[in-house]
Amino acid sequence: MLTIWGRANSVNVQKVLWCCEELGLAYDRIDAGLQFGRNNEPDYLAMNPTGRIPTLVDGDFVLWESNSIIRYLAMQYAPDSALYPAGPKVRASADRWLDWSLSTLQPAERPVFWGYIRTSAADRDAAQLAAAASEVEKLWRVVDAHLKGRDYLEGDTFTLADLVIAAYARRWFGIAELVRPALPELERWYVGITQRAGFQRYVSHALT
Ligand SMILES: N[C@@H](CCC(=O)N[C@@H](CS)C(=O)NCC(=O)O)C(=O)O
Repeated sequence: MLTIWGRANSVNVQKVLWCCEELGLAYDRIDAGLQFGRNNEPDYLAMNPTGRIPTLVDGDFVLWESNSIIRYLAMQYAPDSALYPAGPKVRASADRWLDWSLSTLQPAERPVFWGYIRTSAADRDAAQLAAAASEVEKLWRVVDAHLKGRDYLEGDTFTLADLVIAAYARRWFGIAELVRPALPELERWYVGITQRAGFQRYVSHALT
């Protein structure tokens, strides 16, 4: 049995839970992070010295970093699955979105998410938030342009790239205060992805 450490409202935990759903994997989840604490206690830090969530425990194997975890789950439990396609070109193309999400998208969207969802209206810095939102908009324009003529980000089927980018798109589309430009390709793709059971079960609920 897999164990996933991390609170269910963390986007990085959600990616892992959704991946388990796509692969039909059973798991136990243990709340950790923010109000649940535990992630800075010695036994947690022994598993994951970063003190961040999620952490995956699979028997005597322990892994942290959400995108590494979902790659591992696909390779270990569904090596032939289209979720993480085996062909080097399509796999590398999917991987770039996973890398981009952590290197570029998440650092840009995090202040917007925290500013609108985890900061009271009275404490928000409107100018700072508008500037941050405009940076994120530039990134979603990149995705929108890439999706033209495509049903999925890479290849002909849903992959980890779609899963990861959609988990962040949920935040972009879910923050009511954001003034979003029309990005029709992104919206078309996102609406399709929202039909997936794993999205509905783990990602669709209210942003907190
Ligand atoms: N790059 C890491 C980021 C991990 C991360 O920053 N997780 C956040 C939650 S999304 C966290 O641990 N926050 C501290 C907390 O919840 O207490 C990953 O993808 O796993």
